[in-house]
Amino acid sequence: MDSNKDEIIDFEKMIRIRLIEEAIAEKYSDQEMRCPVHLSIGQEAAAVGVMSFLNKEDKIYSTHRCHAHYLAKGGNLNAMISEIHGKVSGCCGGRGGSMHLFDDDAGIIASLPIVGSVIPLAVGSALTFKLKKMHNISVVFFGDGAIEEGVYHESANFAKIHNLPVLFVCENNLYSVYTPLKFRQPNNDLTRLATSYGIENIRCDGNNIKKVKSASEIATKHIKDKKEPFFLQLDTFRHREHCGPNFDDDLGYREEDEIKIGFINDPILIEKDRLIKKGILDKNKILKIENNIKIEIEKAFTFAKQDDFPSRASAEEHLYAK
Ligand SMILES: Cc1ncc(C[n+]2csc(CCOP(=O)(O)OP(=O)(O)O)c2C)c(N)n1
Ligand SMILES: [Mg+2]
Repeated sequence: MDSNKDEIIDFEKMIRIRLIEEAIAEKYSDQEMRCPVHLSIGQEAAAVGVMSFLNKEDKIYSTHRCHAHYLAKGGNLNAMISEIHGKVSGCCGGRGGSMHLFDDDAGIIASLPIVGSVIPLAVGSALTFKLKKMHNISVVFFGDGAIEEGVYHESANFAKIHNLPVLFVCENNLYSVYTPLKFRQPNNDLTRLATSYGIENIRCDGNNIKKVKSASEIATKHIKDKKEPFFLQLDTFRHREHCGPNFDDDLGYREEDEIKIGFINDPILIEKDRLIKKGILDKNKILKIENNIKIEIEKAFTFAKQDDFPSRASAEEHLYAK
């Protein structure tokens, strides 16, 4: 069971991710961040819950919506904010932008915007761990849209056939851009697409950090003890537009009740209420936590703004062909 200290640490991690993304959203119209941003606001519990059972040596892969995963795994904040500003100290030297976050030191191997593309890469890492008899596990985060790519099915089959130490984490926010899951699949239980390959799985409320943590503990233990893959379906809700800093519910692609319930199920509000009710935190302590994080965020933005753009002379570096 979590100690009060663990519960506070998880809460701080979720609030930190939220405040960083809110700062990105707020400053986006300054036009200094010139790449698309896919915010994870509303989906923080999934990232923090899964990550709390990983070691530094465990490797993660993520998608276009990678900010929360990167931050929860311990990715460097200055390198992230500089990358989004296209600056030279960014994790990809300013060439990748928001959808290409990685940090080798923190075990974040790659985030890629091609939907489904990281799934076989994570399985490849898991194959390496098995062949080299290493004890690390490989974790891949992807959305409900990615599970509809053929490469998910090939990867899941391969992972089970070879019993590889890989955790598939499907964050189901019920949408692929504007298209609801109900128009794309016969039902919203995506675990059937793991069961059919013989992969053990759990579906849980991805907005509840406690539930995500207990599912993740079972999943990571299963992978390490049984030496086989596992699949988690974490049901969640994206607060903002698919891509960009704004809200887009004026477009009418989500139903009113769905939106209302989605916002009520905000993982941070749920956890804040619970911690206050249990007397673990109070409003003043939370304000103090938030203020300290805001100072850290401002420093990261100042760093990024003062940082240089990559030089013209370096424009042809890192190309396969010239
Ligand atoms: C192979 C491929 N097809 C289409 C796109 C365009 N695209 C970008 S994000 C996205 C939706 C993905 O939905 P999901 O996997 O559920 O992730 P979410 O955005 O909901 O987090 C699509 C279709 C793409 N990037 N790659
Ligand atoms: Mg989705």
